Amino acid sequence: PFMQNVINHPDFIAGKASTTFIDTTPELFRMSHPKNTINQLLKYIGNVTVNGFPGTEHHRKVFVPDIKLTDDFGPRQRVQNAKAILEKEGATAAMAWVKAQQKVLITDTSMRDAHQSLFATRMRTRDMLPVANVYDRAMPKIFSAEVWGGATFDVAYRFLDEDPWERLQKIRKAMPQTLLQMLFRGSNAVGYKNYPDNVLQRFIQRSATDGIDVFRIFDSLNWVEQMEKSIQYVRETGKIAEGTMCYTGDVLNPAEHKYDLNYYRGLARDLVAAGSQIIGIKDMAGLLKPQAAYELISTLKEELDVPVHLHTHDTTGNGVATYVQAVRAGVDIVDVAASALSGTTSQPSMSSLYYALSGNERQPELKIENVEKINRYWAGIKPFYKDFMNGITSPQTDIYETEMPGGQYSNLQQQAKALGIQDFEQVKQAYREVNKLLGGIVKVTPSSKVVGDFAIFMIQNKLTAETLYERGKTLDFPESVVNFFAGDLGQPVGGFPKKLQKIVLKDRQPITVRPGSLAKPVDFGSQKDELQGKLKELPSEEELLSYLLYPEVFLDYEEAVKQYGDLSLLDTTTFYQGMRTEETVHIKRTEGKVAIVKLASIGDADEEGQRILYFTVNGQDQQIVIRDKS
Ligand code: 3PY
Ligand code: ZN
Repeated sequence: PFMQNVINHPDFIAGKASTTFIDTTPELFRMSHPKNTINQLLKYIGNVTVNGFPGTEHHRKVFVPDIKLTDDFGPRQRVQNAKAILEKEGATAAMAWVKAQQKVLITDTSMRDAHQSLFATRMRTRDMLPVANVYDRAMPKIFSAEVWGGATFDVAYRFLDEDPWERLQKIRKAMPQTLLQMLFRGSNAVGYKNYPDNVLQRFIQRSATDGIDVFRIFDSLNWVEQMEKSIQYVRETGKIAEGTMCYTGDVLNPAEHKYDLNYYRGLARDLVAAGSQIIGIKDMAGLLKPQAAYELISTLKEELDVPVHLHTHDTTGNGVATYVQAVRAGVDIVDVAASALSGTTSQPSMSSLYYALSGNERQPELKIENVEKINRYWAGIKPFYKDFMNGITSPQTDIYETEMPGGQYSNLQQQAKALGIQDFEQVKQAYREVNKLLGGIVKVTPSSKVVGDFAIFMIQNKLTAETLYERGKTLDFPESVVNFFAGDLGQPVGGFPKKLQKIVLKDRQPITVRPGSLAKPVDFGSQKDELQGKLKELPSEEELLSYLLYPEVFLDYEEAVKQYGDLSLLDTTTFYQGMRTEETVHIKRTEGKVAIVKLASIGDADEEGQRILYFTVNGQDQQIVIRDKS
């Protein structure tokens, strides 16, 4: 089929195909991954059945009826929304339209931050597409859907055996009339370290081409220099740059001298000067209390001409109250999730906000029956992911003190437990203390990891704020902490605490410039050749970018694809839990072609730990040998 793509391409027909044809239209030459054989799928199922999926426990399989989302949302219609204006008149006009709306607009984070925050980013594309397919028609008046970026990029490759670019392309195709938004970690792109500027630029360009309209760009230390380039690169694409401030501290606290209203006012001004077309407030830990939201938003609305977009997490249970106050103060857009995917460490609930604003002229324009219908679908698929839930089931008001982002809360709990630290209260105490020692820094990926690693280090070495300065001179600090003090994440607000910096770095000299300014540009040509050598085929632009960001993770994924083929054919419970004896699953391989797979029995392990799994496929016996790793 790929030769057909080539010979049907207009340039090829027009005789314009030259040697540059391959470079300018790589998508035609990207061999789609070979269709899997049933044998490959049985191998995958067999392996998960015998050895389990990483991070899950072997238990009774969750059997759920086939969850269907009935599509009765009517035909596609032309709607006047932010996406339509962006397409027709460009980003500036789209932003003017946003500002002119009386009603508060919403961003739905269900397909990105919500599952990242609730079940470790494990939602599969397969489970998103039924909603994506009805989205434009069910919720035409929302501002955007956040569907990409943050942790979704590497988790897709690492754990889901999925290509994140393919997810983006599929969602884009399913919902052409809604703005798609992504979370972009400034100079860290969708990774955890600094990338050279030309990589950031290419990544942004390709993301825009594949479907992203709004780039929410933040820096883990709120350092504008680390965001400037990315903002510019987005502007070059004609898409929307949302420069973002990470909310830290408490603007209501009279003792807050660092992150006060003036600080945010100045930072927002700087972000606009750098080219931001919207100002995002990213309250990643859920620290923004209702009255603080009122004051912060009022200040920003007074200061700025651009729209203000507020993002919070409902970790304390106060999220909706915060939004109601923000709406009163004139916020333009707020982030919510479908209620089944909302609450606690996720965003506040879309429908709760809708009802909380009953009688308010700014109530968002939603067909609430559609919202509920989609929510029932999400509620249906949620049990598939129960193995990955973070265990937080009630409001955590102590985070007002610890300032720990929701995503880190459960990670750090695991990390501490793995190191034999059972008392999480002790970790929280140390986290607070370390934050103070660092002078109160912004804590979000990846700076939050610095504080977490440092806190655990304090406990392991039985250090206190007093003994740290003496004993620290002879101790090797965790890598993340050393790199932070060396300036690898950039410069924190107010600078580094000098005495501690010297103790941690010892003889190493810190940098004070933007790390990206020291990085050599990547030579794309030679990297492409290198990757071509490994893949044995010409890589697409997407594959090249993934390789540049996550070389090993990407190559491991390619290996997995070779071994198992396209795993999106498997339903999610089978993907995560394999099969149980006597169970039958239906695997739709191509349109109209279904394999009925039954696991008849599992043989005993031989001396080498090999087990034979006895399947039938459409009534025919098929045996698979799997090594039992237990
Ligand atoms: C991410 O960077 O993935 C985040 O969601 C940070 O809050
Ligand atoms: Zn978030």
